[in-house]
Amino acid sequence: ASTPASDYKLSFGLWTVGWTAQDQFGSASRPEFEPWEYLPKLKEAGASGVTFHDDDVAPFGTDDSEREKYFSRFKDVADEVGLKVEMVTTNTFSHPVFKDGGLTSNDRSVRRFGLRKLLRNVDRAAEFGAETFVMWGGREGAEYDGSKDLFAAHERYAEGVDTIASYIKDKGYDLRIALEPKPNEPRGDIFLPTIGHALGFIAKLEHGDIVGLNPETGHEQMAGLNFTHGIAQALWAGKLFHIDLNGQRSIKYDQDLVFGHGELASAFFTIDLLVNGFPGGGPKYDGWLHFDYKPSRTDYVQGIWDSARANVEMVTMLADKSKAFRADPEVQAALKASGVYELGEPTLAAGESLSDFLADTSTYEKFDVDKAAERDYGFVNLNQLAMKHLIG
Ligand code: 3MF
Ligand code: MG
Ligand code: MG
Ligand code: MG
Repeated sequence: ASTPASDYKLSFGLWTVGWTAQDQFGSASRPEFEPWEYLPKLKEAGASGVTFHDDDVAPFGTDDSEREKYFSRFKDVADEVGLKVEMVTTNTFSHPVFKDGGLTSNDRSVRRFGLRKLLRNVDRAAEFGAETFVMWGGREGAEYDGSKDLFAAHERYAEGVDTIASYIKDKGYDLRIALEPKPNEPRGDIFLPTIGHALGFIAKLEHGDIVGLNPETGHEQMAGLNFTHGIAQALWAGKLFHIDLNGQRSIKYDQDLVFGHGELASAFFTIDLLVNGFPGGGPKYDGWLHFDYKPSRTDYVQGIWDSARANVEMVTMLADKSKAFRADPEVQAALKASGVYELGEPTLAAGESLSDFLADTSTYEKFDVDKAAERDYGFVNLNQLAMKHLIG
């Protein structure tokens, strides 16, 4: 049975359902299909978009005329099925040439090759009408701190991203770059390990206006961080360009579980933010909800499509539940009692000067700290209402 067409813009990476489950310790546990063979089933699972790395569609090293055949067949089938290629990304991590990175390899000839591979794929992204060009620098990093000039590594990373951004502008492409942070795996430490690091990096770029983020649920959670807080900061900064949803259970290897199969309560608040926005208004995410998960190695072909549908179901169910949560009068009263809306009010009054503020004895000299300390914020009650909506 096919999942009903979703109200949301849902997309999958071709490499997710296409993962044959080869891992560090074992060979593939599932067969591989042609790239276009996944498309009708993705549509059936409830997707309206698909994304790919260059090498997911035409294997690395395919000669140019063969490559065009792969891409044109893929495009024809995507059009026929009604899947939009909303994002394109580049593989600068699989081939051993990239073992020390694509843009930050110590070997300049590798950096020049990596940059050319990326620029070729910018053209491909534009040809497919993609809105976002994701850059996950999986091999940009190190195992040994002495193996890199860490200043130069950041210079070269910025040079690479700025060169790509300026190419996009020169060509007039309607495309934005989204950097994908990850703390580790496959490198011992990856540069731009978290959302915050990547935001700091973007602020230093010459062409940072078209560079934002593609945060992944599990990547932040691998670092013990709060994903919802991370994407909130990215939204606040106007930099949440795209998102990779999946599941992770605490600080360990990159699990890529189905969204919601990791930290469920966190997933609820992630979807609440993405779908309903901040309680007091502010920037709202209107991009794609993109799944970057892996069907478990224990599942065979049926499991690919069961897990794809599970992602769609999780987002759809959590969206319904978070909408019911926000609409519930008891929740609205609890939000109010907890002061959630009060935080939207500027701390200084409109037009209040700093000297007026300093002269206002009610704020400090006459402030009753004991009384204020007695305020019951009711956060547990509020959270219990959320959990009732989640599992009720
Ligand atoms: C690895 C990832 C990557 C990126 C992908 C898209 C292979 O943990 O998350 O998936 O998402 O390269 O940029
Ligand atoms: Mg990942
Ligand atoms: Mg992951
Ligand atoms: Mg990802």
